[in-house]
Amino acid sequence: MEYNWNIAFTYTLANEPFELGSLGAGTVFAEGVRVVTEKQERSTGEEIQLSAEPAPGAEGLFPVARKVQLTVSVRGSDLEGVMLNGYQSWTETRERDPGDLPRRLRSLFRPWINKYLLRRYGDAWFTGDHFPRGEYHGFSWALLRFGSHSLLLGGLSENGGFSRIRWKPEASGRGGKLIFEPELSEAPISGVRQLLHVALLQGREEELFHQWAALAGISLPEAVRGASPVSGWTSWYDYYEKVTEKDVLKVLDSWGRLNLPGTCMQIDDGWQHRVGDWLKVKDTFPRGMGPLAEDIRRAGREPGLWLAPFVAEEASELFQDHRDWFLLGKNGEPLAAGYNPFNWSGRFYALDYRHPDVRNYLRRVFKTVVGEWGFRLLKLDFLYAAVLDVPHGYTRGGAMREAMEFIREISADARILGCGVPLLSAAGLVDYCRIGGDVGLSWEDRRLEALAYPERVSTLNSLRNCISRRGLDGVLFGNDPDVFILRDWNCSLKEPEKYTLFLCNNIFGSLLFTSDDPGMYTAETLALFRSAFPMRRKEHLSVDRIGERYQVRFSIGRLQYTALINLEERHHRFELPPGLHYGAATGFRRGGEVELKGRSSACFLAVGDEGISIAGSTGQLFPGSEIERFQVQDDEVSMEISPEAVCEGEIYLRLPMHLKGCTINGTPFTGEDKVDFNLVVIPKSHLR
Ligand code: 9PG
Repeated sequence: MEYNWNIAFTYTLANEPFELGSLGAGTVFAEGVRVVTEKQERSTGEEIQLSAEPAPGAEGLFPVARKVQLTVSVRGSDLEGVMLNGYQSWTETRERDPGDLPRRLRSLFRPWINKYLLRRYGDAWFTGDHFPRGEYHGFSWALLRFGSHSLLLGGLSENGGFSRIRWKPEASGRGGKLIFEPELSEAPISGVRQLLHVALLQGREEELFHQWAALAGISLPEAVRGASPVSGWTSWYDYYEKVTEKDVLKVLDSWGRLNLPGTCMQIDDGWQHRVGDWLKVKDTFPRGMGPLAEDIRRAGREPGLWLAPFVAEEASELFQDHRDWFLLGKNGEPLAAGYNPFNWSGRFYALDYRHPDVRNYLRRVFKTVVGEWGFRLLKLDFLYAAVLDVPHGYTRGGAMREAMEFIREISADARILGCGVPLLSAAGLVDYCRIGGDVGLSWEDRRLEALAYPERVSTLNSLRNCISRRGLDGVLFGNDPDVFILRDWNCSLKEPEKYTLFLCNNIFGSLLFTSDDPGMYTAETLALFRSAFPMRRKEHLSVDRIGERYQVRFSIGRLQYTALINLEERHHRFELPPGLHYGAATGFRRGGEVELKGRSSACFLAVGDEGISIAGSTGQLFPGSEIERFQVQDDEVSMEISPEAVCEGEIYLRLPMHLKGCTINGTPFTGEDKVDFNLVVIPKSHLR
């Protein structure tokens, strides 16, 4: 792989345009400006900055920066994938083949798009619908994959403005141009102003994200540093806006009765009288929210609540009484952020978070929710609405960051789950963040897919985002892949689809919620649900992709796993690496061809082949991962399983041929002859 870059800078002086092209590292004096481009070597690549100031002697002229474009020309015969990050949480994001360009919102469906104000959920609202043909665009970072080696182009000053990144493939499919364009303030330049700041890093994907965040000065909130995934329940994906206090109590009771280790019970949209009227609770929550939060806490779980602080429904009292608290559209009327006649009363509008009365109102709301009612996790949604319009002198990215800082401040010590938000604006401020669109009750929404609406509710899209934004997890925040669904009521997902969703969420996510009531599961489904506990951190992730077939490698502690994921419609053959594997569904098998039906997936533990090693277990999504401590000395094993392992079953150990048995925590066990190894089977009950 090779690349080179150059920068073009356009500015105006007294409205007259000037353009400087092909800038490399160095200083340039031009009409009225001095431009400095710097390049600093970093351990895995380089950091590039450009700043401008009025030229000596031209101080009174105040140049205005109009456009900065960093063009990186990339070539490599092994270029396998290009991933540009979508605008906000819900926006479709996936690695594509270099020449595969996404479809744009279809104009054929314009009446529909207009009626539902679909452009306003994404960047089409401000970037326009009509991108030049032959390119693809995204925001904040791009990742190009050359086999297991990647190139990351990432903005380092996203708090100052959103950066837009475009990809223009070459016809050969072996290269193309990445064009990085930061959003610029229209304020005239009076002193030194930094206009561009990016990192261009190469290496193993995982390291690249850590280094990018370090260079950008983003630090992960304390609560998620090194933490295990958080599990729990959210009301949305079964009860939707019809959720009641009774439903919440019933699920809380199931969780307790079944002794499930889930930690969080999050009440989603549907508790408030209207979106915007947060201090008026619906009468389906007759005791109000405080006593319910108290019940959840007393049951040993963490109470969570959904709010959409920057929007209000047209029918809300907030909107009716305070129209002047809202952002205004070009016509001078309040600016609608969307139209939702399904769950809400219709249009909803964007609040002006800068308005002092709005800030006071939101402060009061958050103080009530956190301080009085006692909610500990706030799912804050539809945050993108804060920057549907920005005042003169602001950048959209700068305003979004300011809005997020305000949210962080008024949330006090509660944890935040961000949703519907541009990801870099949330980085370091929210504990968890939704990194994909909503999971649906079927695999794909064919109608919205035909529209090419990137923020649509779609299980398939949610999975794409979950896989492609994996690098952010534990770097910017804990990734929330949205829920998994295992139930067999109120859902038309098929068994393999549900399993794929369950597996992907558990591999890539740090917040693992479902909306199911486990008390209503069949014995078999309950066992599957239990198989995810203990929820442990997945490390050293690497992903290979052909079409929409993924081979994922990761480790949990010292155990290594391979997951094969087929998001395509058709069945496909995958290649499992050589060696002995144990699959939850298949038992022991050697590497080689594995056939997977469409929309299905499988996960295998790599069985070690030295000495006595963990060879699998029953009842676990990730076999063997329930073993917390494992020490071997000659033929003596001492081991423990996690108290959070709630599945019954057996643990398997592989013994080399010459060992006929071993002792486990002092008790002798004899191996069964399996041709080229001996297998010891230990009931989990023996280890508790
Ligand atoms: C509550 C829900 C849930 C869900 C959120 C958000 O029209 N749209 O594009 C659209 C996308 C997502 C969405 C609603 C509308 O869902 O992601 O988890 O909290 O709000 O209303």
